Amino acid sequence: MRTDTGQIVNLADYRPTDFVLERVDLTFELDPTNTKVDARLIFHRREGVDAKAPLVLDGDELKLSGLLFDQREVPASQYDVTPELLTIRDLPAEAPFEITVTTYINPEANTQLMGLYRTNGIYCTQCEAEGFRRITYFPDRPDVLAPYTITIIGDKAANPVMLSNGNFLGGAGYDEGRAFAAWFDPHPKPSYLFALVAGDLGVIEDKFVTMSEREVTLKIYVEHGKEDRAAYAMDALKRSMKWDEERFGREYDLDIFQIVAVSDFNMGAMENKGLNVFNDKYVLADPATATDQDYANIEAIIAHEYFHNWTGNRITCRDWFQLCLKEGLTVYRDHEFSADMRSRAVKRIAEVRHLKSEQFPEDAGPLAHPVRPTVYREINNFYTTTVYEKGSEVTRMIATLLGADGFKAGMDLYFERHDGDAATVEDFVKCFEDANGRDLSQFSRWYHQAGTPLVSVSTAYDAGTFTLTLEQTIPATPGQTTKEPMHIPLSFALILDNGSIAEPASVSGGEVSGDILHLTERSQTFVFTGISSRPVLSLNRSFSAPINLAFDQPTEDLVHIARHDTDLFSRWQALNDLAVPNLIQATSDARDGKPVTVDPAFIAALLEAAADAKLEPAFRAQALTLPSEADIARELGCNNNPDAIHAGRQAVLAAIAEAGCDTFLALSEEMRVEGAFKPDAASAGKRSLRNAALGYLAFAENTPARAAEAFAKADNMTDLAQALTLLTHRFPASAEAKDALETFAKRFADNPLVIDKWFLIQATIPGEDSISRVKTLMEDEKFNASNPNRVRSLVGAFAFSNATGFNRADGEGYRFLAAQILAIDPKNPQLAARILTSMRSWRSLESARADHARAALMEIERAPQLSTDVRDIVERMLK
Ligand code: 0A1
Ligand code: ZN
Repeated sequence: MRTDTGQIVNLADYRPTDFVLERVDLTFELDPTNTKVDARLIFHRREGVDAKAPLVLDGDELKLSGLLFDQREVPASQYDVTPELLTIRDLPAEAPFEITVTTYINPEANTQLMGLYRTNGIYCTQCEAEGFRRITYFPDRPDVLAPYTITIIGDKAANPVMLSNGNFLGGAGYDEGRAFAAWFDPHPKPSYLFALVAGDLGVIEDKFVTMSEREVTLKIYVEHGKEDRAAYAMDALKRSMKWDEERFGREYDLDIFQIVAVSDFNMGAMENKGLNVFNDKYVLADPATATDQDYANIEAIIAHEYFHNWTGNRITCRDWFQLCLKEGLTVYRDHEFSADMRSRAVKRIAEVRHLKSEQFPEDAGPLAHPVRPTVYREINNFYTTTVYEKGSEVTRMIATLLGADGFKAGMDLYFERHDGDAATVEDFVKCFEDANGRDLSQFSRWYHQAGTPLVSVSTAYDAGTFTLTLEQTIPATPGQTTKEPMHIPLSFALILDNGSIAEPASVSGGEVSGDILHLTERSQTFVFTGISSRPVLSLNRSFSAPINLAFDQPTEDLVHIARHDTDLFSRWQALNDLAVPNLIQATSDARDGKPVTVDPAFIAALLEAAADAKLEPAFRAQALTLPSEADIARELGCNNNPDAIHAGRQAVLAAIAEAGCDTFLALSEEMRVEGAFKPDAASAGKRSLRNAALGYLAFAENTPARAAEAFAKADNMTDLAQALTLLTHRFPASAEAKDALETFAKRFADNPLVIDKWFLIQATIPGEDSISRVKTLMEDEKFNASNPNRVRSLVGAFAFSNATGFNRADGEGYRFLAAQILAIDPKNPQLAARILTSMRSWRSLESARADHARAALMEIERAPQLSTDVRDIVERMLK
């Protein structure tokens, strides 16, 4: 484990390497516990660099066992070596030279899952961000690009499959019982995109003919017996390849594209050049085992990794501060892909829900950082929703500002100008400026200023003139106390009584282009003339900017938007805005032991949307899904009592259920999906609306009978998991819930990915018993504390998604988490650090809980040995 060195990396210190790497030639002799790695590296000194400057290579827990200079042994006096650094002196001033480094590594003992490791008997690598230095000493940074030749030698019987990046050169028997395979990747790449996979795997194969008629072989490798479950991923891959050609003009550039699904993986997937490695959760699917959400995730992540081939691989990042250059942009691309494959409005609602529930709390808490940070201590901790999701929102705003054609021109210029480069955010923005003749310097503050802007809105109408005053404030965040005003593009509509959109005679007070209003000052007043009657303002339509609005809009106006806006997203947003004050009032009523009352106008608007057959079912299901407990906590901002939030929200759900019983009964019949299961968006939408209705009926009827029937009759995993959730969360003590849990466990005992759902559903049963439930499940033979998916499904789900259980008033939840973090950290620091971020909003809890949370964090901080990953998070959270 890398323990803390106290080293902090600053963007301002960036400088290019002293030596240029020309070529990389790696030979692996695979052995589960003692793999030999020979790395032949050709360098030359960069022009202008001092002839005495040494070559400095990164390592991590490495032991050097051989070092050659132009094939001759390097005398000990010429180098210094530690597990983290190899420094070689007296190297040629100009001529290229060859360094050969030999290391032996132990894949079996690699529990961090960084570098070369073993998962279910398969050799596998993960090198982003700094895993390559766990394989060999190397200039392990993203701005060092070279073509790679890879030779893999391994036991023939154990490793019928031996893969690396690029095109296959050849393979044959090597010596007794061993074979070799050789790969060549002609596209210069940084070390973080290197991959090697070897072992005994099943495969499905297909092909794709590119826009210039080249045939590309497509292969997806999975564990034997799981081949059928990779068909949907293959289909998603082909659709992604086609879409990237049509939408962005991007063609694939090797003869083969391979995906490998592994069962131990720290993240979702990894875009290694030509050889993507996936968490098997995001590859494997069939109707009996995968939910509609699983299918949608697979489609999105397959696309995301594929799209990285251009945004990330062909054009990579100069340094890790530029991570959003590849991640924000690629998330934007995968969002657009999913929007084209499914319903754009429903996709946008899901994106915004995710952004608000994950990124907004990050941006409002101790871990807040800019989309393009300027300092880090552990780069692994910067694979955040800010870099990914807010980064995507920033890209989306560029598209909004420039329009489809302007955005396309900027992207085309980016691909043309920077292909083969390790680029920066500034390079990226410059392409949009140059292609459109625009100055985006104020807009660029979105990359540099952390915190979610708050826009306060006030309006007035008098005699045909509508006046709109907007004021922006950006909260202080760690290391940034003062902020400059942002350029905030706000999509808007002035909706008239009859539902039509007003067309003003004139607008003054700032730039307005089409339906976009540009807020660029701290405070700005826009005046619209020629408006026939008082309009209803719909603002930030489609969530054109990732901001909070402080806008006290009357109920009638929100109801009007919910009924009439042509932007479906805004209709959902209006229903949400109607829900919030009811949920807040319910929270305080529940806290004070008063009966909860809910505004009938809100319930009527919600039920009207739910019953509106002109709206797509998926949208209606979203409308029926109230803001989550975490959303309510965020709206409240401080002094939160999760028990009161939960009780208040449950009471609001019950009130809606009672008023809408007939609607929900009708929907539970109308939305049945007949025939064989199909994972398409329309069928998924019907299932989600039916399941939402069943959820309300469980409140209205207050018995588990209907959910138990749904469980018994379910012919797909979406309905089955939904019924199990309903039974266990609403009626945890019922015989029906117990039976269903048992049936489920028995039916899927041999499928760990489905058992993860079983863990997650139980880990999120609300209430103070949940800790003991989680502890008991950790003893279950189906649990495996060293598999990240298992740990996330049980410990992670409990900490992130069980507000009442985790935030128990006696602090037991926090102490449990602290103990778990300390147990996970020595094995897998990345996983430990990520789960610890579940405490990022601890300061907004009411004081007794906050005191317990602080004590638990301090207990972690005091531990004698902590990884850099966990130390970085815990110290930032306590600062
Ligand atoms: N680049 C990947 C995410 C990723 C990052 C770090 C990893 O190390 C464990 C793995 C994957 C993506 O954006 O999909
Ligand atoms: Zn990515």
